[in-house]
Amino acid sequence: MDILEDLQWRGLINQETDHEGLKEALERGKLTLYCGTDPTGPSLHIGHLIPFIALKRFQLQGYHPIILIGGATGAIGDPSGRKAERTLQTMEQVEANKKSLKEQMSKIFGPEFKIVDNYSWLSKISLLDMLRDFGKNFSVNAMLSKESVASRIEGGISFTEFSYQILQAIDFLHLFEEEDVTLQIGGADQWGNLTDGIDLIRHKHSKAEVFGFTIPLLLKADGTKFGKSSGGAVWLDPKMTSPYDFYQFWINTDDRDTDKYLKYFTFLSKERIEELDRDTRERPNLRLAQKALAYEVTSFVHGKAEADRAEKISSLLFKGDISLLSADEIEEAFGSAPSVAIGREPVNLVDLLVETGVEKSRRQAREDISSRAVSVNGKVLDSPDAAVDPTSDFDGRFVVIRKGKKNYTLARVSQ
Ligand code: 485
Repeated sequence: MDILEDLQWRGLINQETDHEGLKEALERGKLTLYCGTDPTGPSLHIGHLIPFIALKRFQLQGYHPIILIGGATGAIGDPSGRKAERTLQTMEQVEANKKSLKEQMSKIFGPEFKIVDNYSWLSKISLLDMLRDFGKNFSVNAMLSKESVASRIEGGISFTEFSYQILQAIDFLHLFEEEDVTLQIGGADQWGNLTDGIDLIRHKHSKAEVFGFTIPLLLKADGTKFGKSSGGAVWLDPKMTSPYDFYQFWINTDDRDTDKYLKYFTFLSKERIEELDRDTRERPNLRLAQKALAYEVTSFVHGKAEADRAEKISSLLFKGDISLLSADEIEEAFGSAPSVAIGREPVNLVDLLVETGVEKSRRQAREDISSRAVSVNGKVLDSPDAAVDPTSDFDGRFVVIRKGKKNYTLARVSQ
């Protein structure tokens, strides 16, 4: 399979400007392409991953990808896909976000990925040059008809955001002239910006062969928005979403979505993905596709060591074998879950269950204990008279209570 066939098989191509032309250009071998993102936050989230992973797929086939970080466009704000005007960021914010995105990108994609910042050329264009050299190539009528603008006519759009598409078009032209870039990719909302760039390049270089395609918007089988967990967006920054929570997000994928996610987010082969898809249909309870998906994406973003660790925590928690976890792993596993504080003195089990809110009444607590539904630090305790020493495990930092199969409560021991 060549790269375009692979992308098509993965369902990664939405709109494209010239399929046959691009196919031929790719067959000629060398091709440089780019995808941009604006520094509107300190981290990318998993929604951003798809186009950048697509860039990586090109790189693995010998093509030359460039990542653009929009130091200039991030100071303006893309109206694409937005219902309302954005608040301008301060230049300090843009600068700080740019720095952390650059670090994140080179960590995830490797130092061999070229990263450019459009501030370095867009900031040098004067207002007069902009109107004379570029403005003449844009028809206001055409600009108004772009989805990003048309959808905002009623609610209103500032001249600032209206002008955004010109900036992104100048980027494509600049990268075409300076870096030989002939293909831009992006999410579905970027179609207007992408085609603007192609039009501008053709105005300036009538014979240029340049292309663009977009990647479909990812929808979940249940109709809700992809990429949100109960705690909000799933970030790539391990300080914002821990590698364990990141892994957990993928493990919880609906059976109806695993095939699509494996194609979008992993580098597994067609054969392997088809095999996992069969597993989902024939023995869904094993959740082999979810496990492969979670492992692959976590190790791509956070490295193999973190993926191994998340996998271990997850499977031990599932089995209830938590005594094999270290105090730090307990902290990571329960970091985002609510916890209660308890003292250091030994305490009666029934009292502990009521005090931590695991049980509503002493009577219910006794019943659950007798039916062996309660375990503390991985050990089933079946006597209501049992005493628990909060400092006996996990470096004296935590007591983990489990009721039933899935219901965990973390108690933090006062230090
Ligand atoms: O020359 C460019 C300058 C800026 C951009 C691209 C090329 C960024 C682009 N306008 C944008 O706003 N991208 C979004 C972002 O940065 O968060 C998202 C898109 C999404 C996907 C992702 O970036 O909404 O579809 O392309 C990578």
